[in-house]
Amino acid sequence: MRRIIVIIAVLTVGFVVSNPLAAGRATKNVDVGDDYFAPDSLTIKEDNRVRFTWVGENEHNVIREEGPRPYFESESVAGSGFTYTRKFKKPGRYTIGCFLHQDMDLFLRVKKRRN
Ligand SMILES: [Cu+2]
Repeated sequence: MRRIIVIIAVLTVGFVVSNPLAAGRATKNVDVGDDYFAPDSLTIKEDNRVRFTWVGENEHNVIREEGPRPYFESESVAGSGFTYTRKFKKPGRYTIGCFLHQDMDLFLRVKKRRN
């Protein structure tokens, strides 16, 4: 019985150390293209990050259109290679857009972390 408990404890520690979600450091990637977000819907856990990477040629930015406060807005940049990373601390449903292109939408769901 004691051996089983030790094995479970070792497995649990290994899971927490190796699982970035458990550590609260997961980052999901979203491309910012002409004129789209890819993917255009995404679910993450609270305190995880989204890294936006510009992959097109035209000018875009990343803004919070709807969802929990505070408002946020990236720089507006043309060309590829720029990145903007944001940590989402508040659970809820966000609509993220581009100030210049009304049709660009990313539907982001931030799930509450279970403790
Ligand atoms: Cu745009």
